[in-house]
Amino acid sequence: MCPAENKISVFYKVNLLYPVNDLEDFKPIANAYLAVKEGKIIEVGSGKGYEKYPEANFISLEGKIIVPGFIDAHTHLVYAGSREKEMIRKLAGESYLDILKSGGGILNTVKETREASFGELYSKAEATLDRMLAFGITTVETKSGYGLDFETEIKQLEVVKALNEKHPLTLVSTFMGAHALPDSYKDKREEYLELMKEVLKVVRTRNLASFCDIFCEEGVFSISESKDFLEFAKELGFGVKIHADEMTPLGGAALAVELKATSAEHLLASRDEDLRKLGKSDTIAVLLPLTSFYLDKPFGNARKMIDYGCNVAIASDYNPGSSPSENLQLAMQLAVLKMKMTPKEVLKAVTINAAKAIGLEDTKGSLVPGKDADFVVLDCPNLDYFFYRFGINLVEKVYIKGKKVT
Ligand code: IZC
Ligand code: ZN
Repeated sequence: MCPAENKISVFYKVNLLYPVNDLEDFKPIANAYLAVKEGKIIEVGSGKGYEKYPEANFISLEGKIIVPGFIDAHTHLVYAGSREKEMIRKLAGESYLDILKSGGGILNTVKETREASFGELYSKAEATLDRMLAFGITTVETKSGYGLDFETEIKQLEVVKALNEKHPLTLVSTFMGAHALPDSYKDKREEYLELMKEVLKVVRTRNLASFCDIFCEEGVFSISESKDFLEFAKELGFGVKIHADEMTPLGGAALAVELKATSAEHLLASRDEDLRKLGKSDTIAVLLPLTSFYLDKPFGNARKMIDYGCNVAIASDYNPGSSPSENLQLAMQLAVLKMKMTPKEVLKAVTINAAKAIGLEDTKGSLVPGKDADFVVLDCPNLDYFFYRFGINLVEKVYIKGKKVT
């Protein structure tokens, strides 16, 4: 039953296949098939074209929809503990930033993450990845930033490296040592960022991350601190990302454009002129509707961003403080129901645009020859149905590099 590695597999009789081939208005292929060899797509076709592969291993997906594997381009995967007590504080009127200022929030998770062993962090993150996979996510970006010291930042990134080797999901690591200022550096901001630059050099030498991100926010890191830190990261060869204008319009989106950042993320409070600049750039706008939902904040203005020319990605922001959920499908549904994106725009936002947001557009994010055969079989009669039947898991099967993983 187990086909030899080099044998061709043909997934056929597919009701509708959405290639998401980066066209403005990509069309689904009806009565489609997908031919895969050595984990890569070799052909996408329709009708009886698959008859040219008589020796192949045939897998019928009769009546099903196929879409590219979902890519979650913004998560904080590796941490210890949970923060449900803060949910109660928020309900009583405290804001996310108030809680952080009082030594809670991120700093709470930092305390627990520092105390956790490698094995504990690994097991918790592994269970999270299993849930993500079940929701159809085949690639995940994940940020460090719950160590805020040399040892724990490296420990988090080592956990990601080990998981990437073991778990079928593909992981992309981002260094985010500039996630908050630890208590011990309260009056030594510059010294802290210098320390993180030293950590960044080690991260580079050990090849533990591809990107560097910073929480550019009032009460966290300023525009000038972010600019200096990310310029340093760029010089070392990292791609850069910014947690930009999540709560306050500091100008993070404009800074992302200035730095030619790969992505600007959150963008709830961005100034109109900054979004216009973003629309003229190659920087991907990563929007996080689960965070808006959970913190009871307005949703990102995706329609305006798309009108301005932005390439929008949608991600979960999975983290213990502002988005304790790995349900990217719900994020996609909120993007349609609350942000008024079209189903096709959202599909693009979690596939090809999300791939661009993490630098993997050459191998992931669409079903075209040459790319990895990462795809999801949906239990839906059509794409609109996926957005209409919200809040449940609509994924039936998940394939990574042509192999069934759920
Ligand atoms: O743990 O609160 N926004 N960082 C910036 C987060 C949310 C994660 C957290
Ligand atoms: Zn985040």
